[in-house]
Parts: sequence; C-alpha cells; structure tokens
Amino acid sequence: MPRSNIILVGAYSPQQRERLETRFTTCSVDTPQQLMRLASDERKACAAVACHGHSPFGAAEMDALPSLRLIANFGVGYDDIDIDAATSRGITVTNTPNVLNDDVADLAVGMYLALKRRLIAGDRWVRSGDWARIGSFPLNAHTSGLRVGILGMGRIGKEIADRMVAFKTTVHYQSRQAKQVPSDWVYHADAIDLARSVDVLFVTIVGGDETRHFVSAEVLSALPSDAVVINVSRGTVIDEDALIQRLQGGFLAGAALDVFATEPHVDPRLCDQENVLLQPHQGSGTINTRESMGDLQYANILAFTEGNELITPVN
Ligand code: 8YV
Repeated sequence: MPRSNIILVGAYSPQQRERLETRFTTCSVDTPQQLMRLASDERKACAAVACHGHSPFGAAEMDALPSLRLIANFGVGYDDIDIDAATSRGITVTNTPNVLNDDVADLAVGMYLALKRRLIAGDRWVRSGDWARIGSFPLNAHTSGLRVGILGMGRIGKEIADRMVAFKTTVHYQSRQAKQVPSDWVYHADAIDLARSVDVLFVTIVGGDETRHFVSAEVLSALPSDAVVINVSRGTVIDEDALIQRLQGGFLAGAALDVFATEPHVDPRLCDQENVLLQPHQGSGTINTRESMGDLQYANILAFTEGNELITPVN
C-alpha cells in the first residue's frame, strides 16, 4: 500500500504519533502558520493534514499546500479552520464528534456543582486550618430544583440537559428551531428570552464568527442576579468583558469557564473573582476520550488515503 504524505499539526500522544508515522510518511509542525516553513517538496507532496489544537488554519495556510485535499481535525469544534476557504479549494474537513459528548457534559455538570457549592473554597477551608480556626464553612447555594437553560441544544447540550433532569430541574433551551426533546422542556427561539427564564445557563453552541459574543451584554443582563453561567463551548461565544463587568458589579452570582477569549492567556480580572471557577479547556481531556478522538481522526485519514467514504466530514 503506498505511503501517503501527511503533515501532523499540533501535539499528539506518543501512541497516536507512532500510529500515524508508522502508516504514513509524515512531517510535523506545531501550528498551521509553520506550514510555510516546510520544504517545497514536502508541501507539494502533502494531500492530508492531521490538525490538533486551536490555531487558525486559513486560506494562506491551505495555499501553502497545493495538493491538500483533507484537513482531519482532532476535535468536534472546527472554528479555527476557514471552512469556506477549504470548500472553495476542494478540501474536505473532518472532525471528531460524539466520542467526547459525555466527558464534556460531565465536566459541565461538575463545574456547575463546584461553582454553586464552592467546592474549591471548601477544600481550601479544610486544608488551611480555617475550619478548626474559624469554624463552619459559610452556607452556599442549593443546586437541585432550579431552572436550567441550555444555549444550543446540540449533542453536548442534550447530554447536559439529560444529566440536569436528575437534579429535579426544569429544562429550558434555545436553538435555531425546536428539537425532538421531552415535551416538558421549554423551547425559546431567542437567547434573551431564555436568559430571563433560568437560574443556570449552560453555553454549548458551536464557536466561530457566526456565534461571536452570542452571549452578549444584553443576554447577560437578562439573567437573574443570582444566576450562574457555565461555558464549555468557546471563549468567543461570550462577551467576556461584559461578563466580567456583570460579575464585578454583583449582577451575576458566578461563572464556571472551561474556555476563554484568549486562551491559554486568561483575563486576570477573571482570576481575581472568587465567584468564578476556571478550568484549562479540559472538556474532552480524559485519556479514553482523547484516544477515541485520535482513533476517529486516524480513521478519517485512512479512509481518505484508501479512497473510501470519510467517517465524519463537515463540508
Ligand atoms: C480539545 C475541543 O480542546 O473538541 C473540541 O472542539 O475543543 C477539545 O476537545 C480539542 O480537541 C484539542 O484539539
């Protein structure tokens, strides 16, 4: 079987890298921007890229690879890839959906509980000796029986909603159109209307230019002042400056964020807020799930090189 030339972009586990390097002729760069640095023959020979990470992959990078026909993304979100540029150049993009739904949903619910019940501060209260020195930990907010909003009832949003039903919540959601979900889940066509109606807002819509600041200052202002926001989507989806102002002004009870506008560099004003839980974009970051994502990315590349139907194309 001929060995196709594949460029690896980003970081891979040793096992994933070995599998790719064993099956294909590869060369590696850290980000798409480094593709231009490759030797001309390497760039011309490359028909497929295995892409991992959150760096922009635009027209200029695609044009550096004149034979490119596949970008196999390691991740469900492909907002860093210019899909229109890829499509107009006959380049197919694949992603790795579904295999990470449970982990992202589990983390979102865990962040919700940790934020509302102040688990991190509670741990510090014990470790620091404050419990023995000062006494009981301050009372905090209850977590069952609330009105929960899901912004974007996609695969991950549905998994979060299913989990939150166990907390005796009422589920509200916003998406482009009503979905096939339990009849008692309340559909809102408008994000502001959803925000007015809930105590907890889970943000799960896809990232990208179309959803930039979808959670706007107006949406944030519509939330009750004792509401909390949990974001496991993309940092670009929330107007982060408006969020910070609501938190600093006491108009929002808290936020739990796994993604940020300029990650991995996080606005220090968020780090200063006691009512903010910060996570390092680890939604899919479990051993099993990252293996499954790597398997799916590899399966797409293999299907491409063998002329078979791709598993999860997005364009
Ligand atoms: C990872 C993600 O950060 O799947 C996504 O869209 O953001 C996360 O799973 C990403 O896969 C790392 O490349």
